[in-house]
Amino acid sequence: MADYRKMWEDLGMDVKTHDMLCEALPGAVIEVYFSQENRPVGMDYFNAVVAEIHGLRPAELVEHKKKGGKVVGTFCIHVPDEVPVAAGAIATGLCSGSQFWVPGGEKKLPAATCPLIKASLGARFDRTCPFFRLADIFVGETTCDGKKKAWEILAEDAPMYIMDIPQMKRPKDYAHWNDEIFGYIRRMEELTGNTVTPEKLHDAIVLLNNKRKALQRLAEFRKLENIPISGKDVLLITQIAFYDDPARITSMINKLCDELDERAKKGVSVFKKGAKRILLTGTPLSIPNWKLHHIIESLGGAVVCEEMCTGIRYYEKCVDESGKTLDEMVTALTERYMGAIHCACFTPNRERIDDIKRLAREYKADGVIDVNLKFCGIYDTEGFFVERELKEAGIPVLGIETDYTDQDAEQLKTRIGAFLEMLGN
Ligand code: BJ8
Repeated sequence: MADYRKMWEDLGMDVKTHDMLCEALPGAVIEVYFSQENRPVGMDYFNAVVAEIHGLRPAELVEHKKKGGKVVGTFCIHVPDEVPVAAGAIATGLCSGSQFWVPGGEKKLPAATCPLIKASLGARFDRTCPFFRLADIFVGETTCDGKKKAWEILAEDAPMYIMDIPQMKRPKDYAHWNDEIFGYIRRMEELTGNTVTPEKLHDAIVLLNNKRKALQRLAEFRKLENIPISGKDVLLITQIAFYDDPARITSMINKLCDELDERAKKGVSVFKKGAKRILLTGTPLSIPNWKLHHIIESLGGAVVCEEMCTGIRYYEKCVDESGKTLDEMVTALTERYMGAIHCACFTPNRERIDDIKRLAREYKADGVIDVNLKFCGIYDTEGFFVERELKEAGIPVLGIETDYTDQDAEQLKTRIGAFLEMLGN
């Protein structure tokens, strides 16, 4: 592995503390989580990218910045990456999924805050994540109360731009989000000194749609009876898609899919015959949070779909590419980034329940696990409808709440094991 210490020091990171993180992550974790039998060869690229998560991609961002380029850090899939990309910046997802950063976040936030928010602040304030040092601006959103207040604290240490996402989906809310996207364009033009032209925005839409299409192609394999790739691997790929170079990851996913085509023709499966098919729904599983997939698949289940932001919500819908003017393209972005994402921050949020039921059918799920990150009030509360409707539809459902620690691993194994057994695993 290359030595990135000099780069980390130049970025103002706390390298000593970071060394402790490296000891535990990601090498050791990769071995435990991803040493699977019969793994597609195409996973080698993703292993390499995640094994050097704090080196390979950050080094590219450093080079981009040396040439005068800007890096934009985002936390939510409602924020359109097309805008910074069209302005010549690099957009990178920053959702933190490691317990390592949580104590740092707790120095600034109430303990009763969801781990995703605590880890985000901890990663910045503890100076142990290169991505959180490299971003020239952080783009937050008003999706939930915890995030809204966390951005105010983050703004004391870093430049922030906040997008005001409506909480309902009425015509006036669409108009508002449309304005917000125009505001984001202006802010990105100011940051980069580049104008977002219709041509550049169109190219950015096509670039990111291509990434979505590759992820959609990958997801199709999970509908097969013989599934040629594990849920853990698909989750890893989706997580990497948030920060890797979009054109490169698109081609690597397509290359992997070519290999999976061959496997599918031969009926190769990475799961034992009769493995129960599980759909996950709920709060995001940010990198390196592989806990649930690992438990489910180690117990003999197969995760076939994630109705999550680190899943289908990230790539299932493309942006309409037919717009010619900036106005038309921003309308298309509004429809995709507000209309087509059914986060629990919206009320009502009927579409999410319909999606879960549709996806359970499409991916032939035997059961659904509704996952909530501890202290996420909106998903926890929405779980009432999710679980009631699934039961009414005759789809077995298990609701669980968890965090980034391993303290509940044994309890989760027991509950998930019993659920799989009940499904007839
Ligand atoms: S579109 S799910 S990425 S807001 S888990 S921080 S909601 S308290 S992450 Fe999310 Fe965007 Fe919605 Fe997706 Fe708040 Fe809940 Fe924490 Fe959450």
